[in-house]
Amino acid sequence: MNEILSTLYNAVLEGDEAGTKQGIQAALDAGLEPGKILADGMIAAMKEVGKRFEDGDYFVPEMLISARAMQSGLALLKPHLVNSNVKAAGKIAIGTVKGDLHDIGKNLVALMLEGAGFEIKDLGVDVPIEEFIRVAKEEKPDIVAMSALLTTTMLMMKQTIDAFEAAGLRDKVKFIIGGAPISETYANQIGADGFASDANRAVNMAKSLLSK
Ligand code: B1M
Repeated sequence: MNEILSTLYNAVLEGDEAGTKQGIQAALDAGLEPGKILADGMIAAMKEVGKRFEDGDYFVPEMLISARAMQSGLALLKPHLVNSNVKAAGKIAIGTVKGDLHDIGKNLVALMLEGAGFEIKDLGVDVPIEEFIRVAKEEKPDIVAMSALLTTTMLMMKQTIDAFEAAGLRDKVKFIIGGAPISETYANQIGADGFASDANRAVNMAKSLLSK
């Protein structure tokens, strides 16, 4: 890996917030592509954080400080990732499902969708089914986008879609789902309209669903 990216990777891995920001700035100054800085320097480091947690080398506090470094790095990278001079292509309500507090991936997806011209209503994390329904009724989004990072909370996605069906709202919105444990097979099983494995694919999926 490029030396600048490897320094950035280590800063995220160690939860070094200042080092993360410096690493991003150095990478931008060196002319590296923002998408590559994100994927190779930052997301790759978060994957390693997860691996270390699984192996028992990292605990929740280490995950948390890496997440903080990642979040502040994303804020710095945001203007370079998105082009905000695009007209709105539709309205999307996005949230991490009930019981789940992971929001880095969800934020990234929201950021890229916003950059692609969608109007975003970010419902945050731990979003109850009733809140998705309230927002669908009041704000009338074209798409409801759900993120889940835990195998336990991904089940809330099906419950949410079922609740929309029961409330007579299912045909009013399209559902896109994603997150580390989610697959296309699962999306099909629960009747979601689309699955995306990363933020760029989420943008393409949203565009394709709304063009139909
Ligand atoms: Co958590 N955690 N965590 N954690 N955490 C995972 C998810 C885990 C895989 C780690 C591991 O064991 N290897 C594991 C889940 C295991 C499982 O369910 N099978 C786990 C666990 C167990 C837990 C706790 C239960 C730990 C505990 O307390 N004992 C706890 C649960 C808390 C809760 O939610 N109720 C917990 C807590 C936390 C922190 C709070 C410390 C922190 C989150 C901080 C935050 O988000 N603000 C945290 C972190 C940081 C992680 C890992 C290390 C990194 C997640 C991340 O941000 N990745 C994670 C390990 C891993 O994923 N490898 C782990 C970077 C991010 C850019 O990727 O979120 O996957 P990701 O998003 C991607 C794609 O998935 C996709 O696009 C994004 C960009 O490419 N995507 C979508 C995401 N949402 C999408 C939606 C879409 C489309 C695409 O459409 C709508």
